[in-house]
Amino acid sequence: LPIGVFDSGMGGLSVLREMKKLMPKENYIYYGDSKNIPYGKKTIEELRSICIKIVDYFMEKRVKAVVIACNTATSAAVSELRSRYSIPIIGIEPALKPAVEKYEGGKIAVLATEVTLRERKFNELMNKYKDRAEIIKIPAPKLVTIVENGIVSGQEAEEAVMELFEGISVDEISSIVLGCTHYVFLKDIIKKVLGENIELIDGGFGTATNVKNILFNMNALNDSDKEGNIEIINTSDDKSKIDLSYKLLNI
Ligand code: DGN
Repeated sequence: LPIGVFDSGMGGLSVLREMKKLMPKENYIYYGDSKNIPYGKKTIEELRSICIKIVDYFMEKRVKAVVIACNTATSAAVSELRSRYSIPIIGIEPALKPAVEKYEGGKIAVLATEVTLRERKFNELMNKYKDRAEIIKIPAPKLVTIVENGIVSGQEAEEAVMELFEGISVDEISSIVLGCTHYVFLKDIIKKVLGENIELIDGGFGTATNVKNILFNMNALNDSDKEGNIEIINTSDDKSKIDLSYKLLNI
């Protein structure tokens, strides 16, 4: 059976990429909901009903697990989805823990959508670590739009990153948590603009590891000797989104 993976658009492909590396034999269905982007500006109720529709779709496809490859949708809907469905629902959240553990006492910037930074899930996480590091929240909706349009290099992307850090003393920042799956595609640009010394931390690998452990414990990992396949669907009318998705997956 396949694994269902979804996001508001292209971002979750950065998580799927990690999963594919870690579990190459699995079959995946990737659901990019570009029609409804940005999730970062929707209400919790809207997000929950969008997520339910997507997981219903996956249930029809008989997936063995669902990965919410979107920090925003996870913070809005993971508990609701878990109580509604009996298959494992695995989410992603900003990787603050590894950042604080590595840079104890340092200054850590968390980039994410407005919803993620505002919701209880993240604020509880932040409270847990607030005495161990200085944590600053930076909402970055523009970076989502850029990646969604396939812009992962060049001047427009550089300027968008520069704008975000205007008025912030970047020299004091020890690491940046990429708390939105879209931002992972801008890693090179962020380093180019802010300097090679800042470490960028994201939750993609951690989530992939989590999925693998859960499937292993259920005895549900695919043991065929062939490589699995990836089916990508996208809700946008713009057909170029599919090509763009395969391109981003292979970056
Ligand atoms: N990729 C999503 C996330 O990780 O939060 C959000 C993108 C969006 O829809 N704003």
